[in-house]
Amino acid sequence: MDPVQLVTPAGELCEHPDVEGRIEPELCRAMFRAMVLARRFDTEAFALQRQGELGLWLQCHGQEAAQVGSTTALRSTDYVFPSYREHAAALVRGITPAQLLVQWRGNAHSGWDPEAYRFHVYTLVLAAQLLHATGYARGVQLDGAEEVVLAYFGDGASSEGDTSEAFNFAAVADAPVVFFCQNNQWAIPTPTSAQARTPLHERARGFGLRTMVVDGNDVLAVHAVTTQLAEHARSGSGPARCAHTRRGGAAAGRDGRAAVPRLQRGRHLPGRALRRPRHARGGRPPHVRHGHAAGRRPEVQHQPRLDPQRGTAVGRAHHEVLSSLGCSTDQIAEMQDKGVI
Ligand SMILES: Cc1ncc(C[n+]2csc(CCOP(=O)(O)OP(=O)(O)O)c2C)c(N)n1
Ligand SMILES: [Mg+2]
Repeated sequence: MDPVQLVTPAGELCEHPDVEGRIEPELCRAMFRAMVLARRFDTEAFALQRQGELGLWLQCHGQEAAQVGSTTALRSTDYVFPSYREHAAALVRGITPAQLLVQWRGNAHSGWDPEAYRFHVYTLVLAAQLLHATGYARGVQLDGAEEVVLAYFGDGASSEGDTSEAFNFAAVADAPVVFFCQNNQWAIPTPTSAQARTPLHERARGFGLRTMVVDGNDVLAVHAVTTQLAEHARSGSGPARCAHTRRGGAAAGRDGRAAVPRLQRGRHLPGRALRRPRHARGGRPPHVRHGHAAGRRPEVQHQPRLDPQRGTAVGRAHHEVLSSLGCSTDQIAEMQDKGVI
């Protein structure tokens, strides 16, 4: 099954026989803005993690289109069950950078009230959220509510038994849930080819799920496909599954050892090659390294202190960047108060 595409990698609009995109300037601008903000925020958070200010940061780099396109296709009353790198989706839902960072700083189990944002807490136990989402969707169905549930998971999580159980139960119950697999081709160091003999979407079809494959780098296609599948689920026609994407960032901010550089050399991934910092492998620390090719310098940078009154030194260094990301003074103060920066 070829991935649905409405914009070619060269940026030209194209058509699909079964899927019609919404090419509306306001929607396109909103999605582009969300993707750019997510990219900048993700880069900052990754730098914070590299500086030791966050315990862990799982990048959404390269998955912004998949997340923004899918979340914006939902109604605000629909419920989202994320995995752990759905930062772009969270920002779309109105969760603030401070609320997102607080968990990775180890200050709270979760930074937001799931009910308030219709966005569940991050789940690090692979695929567990698919069972939660399915159970919740069954509840929605029994309530006769017009809600749809969208659950994100990865290609690696597809190998978990929980995924099969969730698919099967959702299919048998016709639960209003869309399972959104962000197949970034890797489960830390393990390629999808080492996990599955058949394409992942075919597995889902085996359970009786309506399945579509979409180019995860094409925000218009993801938006259109998710809209279609969400309405399919809302109409009582049962669960669905979609997506196909590629990751551009490190697998886990803590070590980043995944074979990401191979991916990043790909045509559509102009991002930097991220490797475990050399000093962590016994080499010199980044600030004394010489001869980095432009654009390949590690994100560990020493920035000027901006607010001598509040927060940590690193937090102050990030003040300006967070402002440029659109964070209000109140939001930055909130981060400082919560000890995130
Ligand atoms: C039940 C369980 N087993 C193992 C892990 C360790 N683990 C964390 S991330 C990961 C890889 C997940 O890959 P994928 O589902 O493709 O998601 P991605 O990180 O690529 O977004 C593994 C094995 C875990 N968190 N939970
Ligand atoms: Mg993966």
